[in-house]
Amino acid sequence: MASIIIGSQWGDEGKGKLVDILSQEYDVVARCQGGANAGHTIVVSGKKIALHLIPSGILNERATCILGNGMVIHLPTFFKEVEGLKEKGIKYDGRLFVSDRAHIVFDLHQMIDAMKEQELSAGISNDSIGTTKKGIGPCYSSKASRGGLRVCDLFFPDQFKKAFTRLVENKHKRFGSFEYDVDAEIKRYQEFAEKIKPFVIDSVYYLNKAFKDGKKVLIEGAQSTMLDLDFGTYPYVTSSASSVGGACTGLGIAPNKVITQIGVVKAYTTRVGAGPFPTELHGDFGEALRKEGGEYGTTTGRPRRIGWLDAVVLRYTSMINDFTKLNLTKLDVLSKLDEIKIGVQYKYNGEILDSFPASLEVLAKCEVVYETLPGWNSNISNITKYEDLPIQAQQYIERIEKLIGVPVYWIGVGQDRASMIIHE
Ligand code: 2SA
Ligand code: GDP
Ligand code: MG
Repeated sequence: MASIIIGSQWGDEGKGKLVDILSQEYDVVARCQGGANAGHTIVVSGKKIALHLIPSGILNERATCILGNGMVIHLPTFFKEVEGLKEKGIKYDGRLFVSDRAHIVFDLHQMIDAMKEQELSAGISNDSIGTTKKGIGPCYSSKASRGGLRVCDLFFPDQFKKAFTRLVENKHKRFGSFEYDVDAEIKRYQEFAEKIKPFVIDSVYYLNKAFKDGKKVLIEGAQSTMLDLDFGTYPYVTSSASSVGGACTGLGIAPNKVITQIGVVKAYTTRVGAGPFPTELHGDFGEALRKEGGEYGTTTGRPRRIGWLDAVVLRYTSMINDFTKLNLTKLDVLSKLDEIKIGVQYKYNGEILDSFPASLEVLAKCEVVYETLPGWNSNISNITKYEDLPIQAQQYIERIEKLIGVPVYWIGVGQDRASMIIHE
């Protein structure tokens, strides 16, 4: 059986922390989509570790970690992260694997990511996406247009050379001339082929065999449902399926294997990059909350945009993923507020909408209807039992459960692995 942990907002809800905690109960932890655009921070006894490609289960030495076929992998970043594990004394030999079907992100894709962003921002409406510039969109584009290269291709140098040269030629046709030493890159990747070899497996066979052997698999979502290519605020999205469906296509497993869908909900909302954000807070208040929550990108360091919790978003993402349990995170960040708001409905032309709209034109004209709840004005970061939380904090949690219709089982009250209340 498998469980999946998915972001319910626009990312950075604290998925990495929960994956780290739950990985103690699983045999395998797998990522199914995205690449080094992800930033998952884990804090153990005050020591911080930020992961981008490697699953957040790596700290639990019992779990095998897999970078699945649906991922896009920048090999230099992977090697750098592996070095980081070595420096920290984390054992990864024989328990960290990369799918032979995963696509390769080349520096070329990262250059194109930057060029495309530049093109968009130079346009009349200045509508760049605000990508992480990690080459994610361009790599998935290569994959979808059947011009990409996969990890398994590294081991057939003649074929690799042909396909890579064709890929670069294609990009020159689209983006004109830019400097890129194709021969040097091919040579570099031949060296990488040897270096990556011990990590490469047929992950589809591995995972399905793991199920047959009765093993438990934890799937780590990256980005989030509101950034999903199909369900997010398109085109201000990432280029992968970052909701529950991504587990099947990104790992080669059947839907009946995934029996628990855990939604991670930050106690307020953040978004990094451009795109609509109906409950966004501007000015000093938003800035103060950003500081309190340390809301800066784990990968790029960019300040994250801040807003109130949005129950319309949460009902929508819960519907898509059929969340069975929620982890409410960063509740401690709201501790200094006198009042807390929740966006509960969207009104469009005076009518309440049934669900989150597809059209950004409609969304821009929506009015958010808010509810106001009292704050608790006290430090909750050392609390370990639900009953010990201030009554206002309990009311906030219970209101969220009611608005979404899903129980909140874990409550995050601090960064550390230990700062997690279980609410049974
Ligand atoms: P991309 O690079 O093509 O995936 O960017 C497309 C949009 O997806 C957003 N995106 C993210 N949003 C939140 N967190 C992400 N990971 C990092 C983090 C982000 C960072 O953990 O903090 O460090 O800036 C992530 N990755 C992609 C991105 O902002 C675009 O809106
Ligand atoms: P992810 O992308 O969903 O894994 O989230 P990130 O790691 O990018 O961002 C979440 C940030 O919040 C990280 O710095 C976490 O250490 C931190 N965090 C997670 N849960 C909590 C919590 O309950 N309280 C506080 N204060 N910080 C948290
Ligand atoms: Mg993150």
